[in-house]
Amino acid sequence: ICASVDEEASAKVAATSAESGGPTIFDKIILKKIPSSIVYEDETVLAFRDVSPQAPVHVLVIPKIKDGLTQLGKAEPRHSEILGHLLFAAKVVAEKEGVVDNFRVVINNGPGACQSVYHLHLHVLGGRQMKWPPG
Ligand code: D5M
Repeated sequence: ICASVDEEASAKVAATSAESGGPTIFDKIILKKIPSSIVYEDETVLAFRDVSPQAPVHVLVIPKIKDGLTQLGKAEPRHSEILGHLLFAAKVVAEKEGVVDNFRVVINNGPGACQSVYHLHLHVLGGRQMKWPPG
């Protein structure tokens, strides 16, 4: 049901990280230990192309410091500012990618929503007609 780049590895990482809130592959991307195609970056957020794009434009926007935000469902009042900044960054990304008039922002929260990486991330999708309801 949930597509993934490397299903087995990804499930393992997700299970471990979901429980422990430990490092994920996104930490390596933030530290530039593994390559990514960066679209936008500032002091607190990083946006890079999804390795398994589901639309012509598919960019992930993440906080550089996780601070317990493995998923949106773990958000606390102290996270309000970064949450707002992530959403604004999604709009900046849509603009940069030329899809600001037609795009979708998705957050998968938990296994039932096909979350595979336990470091909060917004998917910015565009460049094709989106369907509704989503799968
Ligand atoms: O989305 C997690 C997303 O992360 C999924 O669409 C693949 C993407 N991903 C995983 N590894 C990488 C690397 N190394 N670069 C870029 N994108 C990556 P979720 O909502 O958790 O299912």
